[in-house]
Amino acid sequence: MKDFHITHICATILSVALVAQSLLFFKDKDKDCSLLSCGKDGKPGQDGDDGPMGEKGEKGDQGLIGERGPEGPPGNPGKKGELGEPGAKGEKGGSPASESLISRVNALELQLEHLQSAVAVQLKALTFSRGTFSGRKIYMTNGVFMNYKEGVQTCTKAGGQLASPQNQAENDAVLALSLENKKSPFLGINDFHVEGTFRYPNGEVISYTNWSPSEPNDQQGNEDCVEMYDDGKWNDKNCHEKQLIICEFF
Ligand code: MMA
Ligand code: CA
Repeated sequence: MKDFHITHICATILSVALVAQSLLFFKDKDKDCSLLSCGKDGKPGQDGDDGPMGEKGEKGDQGLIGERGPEGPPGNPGKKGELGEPGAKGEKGGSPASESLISRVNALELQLEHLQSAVAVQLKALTFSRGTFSGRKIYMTNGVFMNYKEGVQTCTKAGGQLASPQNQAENDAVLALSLENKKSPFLGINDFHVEGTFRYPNGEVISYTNWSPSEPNDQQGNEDCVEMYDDGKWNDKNCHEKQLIICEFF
């Protein structure tokens, strides 16, 4: 009986100890205390001091492209380009000096072609309304009527001279312009110096003639100048008459 009692007391002490130990192991999830040691929550503590500065973060993504800036000053001239491909072999016999001359002539020929076509275009525009041309000569009229002397002065002042056709083509060019204006022009031809010997304004005796039948007749001994009829033929005429003025430029 006594043994049983001691055994019972020991078993009871052991059970109480086990329960106490297990209770100490079950901790409340939210509070850092065991179920046995948790009391009422205390007042919140004061803020602590600032912590030390953290380490530098990683580099961020690239930003958006900015707006276009103002125009800068002009740059320095570029470097000389690379040497071109060598040209084809020339014909035998030329010295280096003549070879460079040949290439220069070739370049000039090219420039000349450009110039010629540019001049041709200008000629077309220039003679569109008031002019005609033959070869290198351009015939222009201001549409004004003057006596021979005034006509000579007007054309000379403009850097040309009174129209003086020296062949069929030039005569046709003057005729075309006079027909456009529906008037007979004075020609730059006269026999002031020797009656019956017609000359250009520079004093040279004329080399081409296109007289109308029975002309020149020096009617009343007073016709030292020349007009062109509407068929292109010539008639000697009084220099004080007023005729269409056509100048030639060459
Ligand atoms: C006639 C003829 C010409 C002369 C003129 C003068 C119309 O042509 O005689 O030779 O020059 O008259 O107006
Ligand atoms: Ca006449």
